[in-house]
Amino acid sequence: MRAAVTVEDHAARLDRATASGQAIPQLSSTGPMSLETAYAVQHAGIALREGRGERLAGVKLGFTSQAKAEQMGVSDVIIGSLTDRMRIEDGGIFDVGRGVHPRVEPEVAFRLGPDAGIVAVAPALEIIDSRYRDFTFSLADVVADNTSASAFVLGPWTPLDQVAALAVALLFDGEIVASGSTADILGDPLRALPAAQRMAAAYGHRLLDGSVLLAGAATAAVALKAGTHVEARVAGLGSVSVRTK
Ligand code: OOG
Repeated sequence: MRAAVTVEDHAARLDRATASGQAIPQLSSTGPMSLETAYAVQHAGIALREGRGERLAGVKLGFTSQAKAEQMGVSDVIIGSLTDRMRIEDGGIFDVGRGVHPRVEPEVAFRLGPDAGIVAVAPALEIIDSRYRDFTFSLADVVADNTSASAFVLGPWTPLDQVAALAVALLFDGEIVASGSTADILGDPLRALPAAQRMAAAYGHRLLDGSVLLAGAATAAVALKAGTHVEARVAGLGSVSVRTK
């Protein structure tokens, strides 16, 4: 009999795929995986990163918008972890060649205070990069893969005001490639906080003082290639950008 593949084995395979930029088969291709096991794999992957000195910087939600759920064929809200090393400074550089097949999404980010309330809001870019072949996965696969988290960029913080229906645009070299509204994020991105609290309590994530909550994409994700100036604009919040190489 073959020895059972452990949570740590799955996490190590995903970790190697992240480091090498080489896609792997979906974990679900070898048998069904429960959501509980998938989150255990995700946490084991974060533990590997923490073992290399990375620090938790926040959490992100996925599939909070219809456009994303339809694009990926997966509809339940999911939660993943962000670390300090995933963060790129506003106006910084992302190396596409180090990823598998990275894509970018315009988002809204919240900064959490001591009691896990929202203290500030910023426009954000999230770079997602599934470690699975063809960017396809089951819900358990994408959860195990830390919800495809790769990198994030935060624009200027402003004190929280209403953010329910702000126009959002994603631009490549000044041309709009996707557009939507913050209303596309759970009807109102403020709903990301109770959603994150519920998910965090269920699956063992922590909403730390000073950490970031990425509320999820407002549009479908767009594939990245090298040599692009990528910008997200959120009406009333300003803009955030990254350059790819
Ligand atoms: C999963 C991550 C989805 C979002 O904002 O919906 C996500 C994926 O599509 O690879 O981050």
